[in-house]
Amino acid sequence: MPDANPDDVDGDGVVNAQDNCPRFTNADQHDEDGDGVGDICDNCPTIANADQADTTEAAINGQFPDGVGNACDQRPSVSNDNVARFYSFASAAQAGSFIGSGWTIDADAAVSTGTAMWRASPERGEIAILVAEIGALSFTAGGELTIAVDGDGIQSGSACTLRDTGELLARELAGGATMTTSAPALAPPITLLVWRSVVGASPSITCRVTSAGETRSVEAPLVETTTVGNQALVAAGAVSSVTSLVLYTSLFPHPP
Ligand SMILES: [Ca+2]
Ligand SMILES: [Ca+2]
Ligand SMILES: [Ca+2]
Ligand SMILES: [Ca+2]
Repeated sequence: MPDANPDDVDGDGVVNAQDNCPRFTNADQHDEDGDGVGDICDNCPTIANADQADTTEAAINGQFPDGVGNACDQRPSVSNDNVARFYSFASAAQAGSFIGSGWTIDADAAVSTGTAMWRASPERGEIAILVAEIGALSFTAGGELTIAVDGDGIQSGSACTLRDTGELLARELAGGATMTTSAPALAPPITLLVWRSVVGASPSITCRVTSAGETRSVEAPLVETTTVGNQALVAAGAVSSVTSLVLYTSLFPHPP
């Protein structure tokens, strides 16, 4: 093997000075949030933070930074978080990360026109936080859009659902609890955050929707506490455009 080109240390064909991730191979140079830092090395890939500051853990508790930037760190005082998965839906090849049908990748988004289900391969997280950015959403009667952080979002797992009725649901499928609140008026862009925690005595799923400057959330208790789960994107009677999906995970020590 020849020595690496010092002008292109990651060998992706983009010279260091022009590479938005000079140490990570990313020939596509995709930059979802347009902050000048490429997706593959951005510590908040969907929230512009050109400074990449990751300082809250040290400031609050004297802990090490965790690699999740201040701008998107949902647990700013604790340092065991990480960006586990990021889907920009910029390239059709990302469809290969999912099992299922109905979604298509078009114009930098995953698009549904009615019924669609995608499930990604499992990821471990005692805390798993999945954030979907939604650029367009409309329903036919009875329609809903579900983001699951564990399971397929249809038969199994825990999930958050937006309904044509204006409701936001937090639920554990397969016979678990469902809690419901009213969502804010849905005027895209919409952010849907799914927070599943199986740490401590009260495992739960929290669903939080932000749209047009308003935020609502609802929480449901969980019975099933497996720490490994799929992420799923399920549309039923929903014309939607999901522009990105980020999975943050927090891992806790296991007894030997
Ligand atoms: Ca690069
Ligand atoms: Ca970026
Ligand atoms: Ca952090
Ligand atoms: Ca943190």
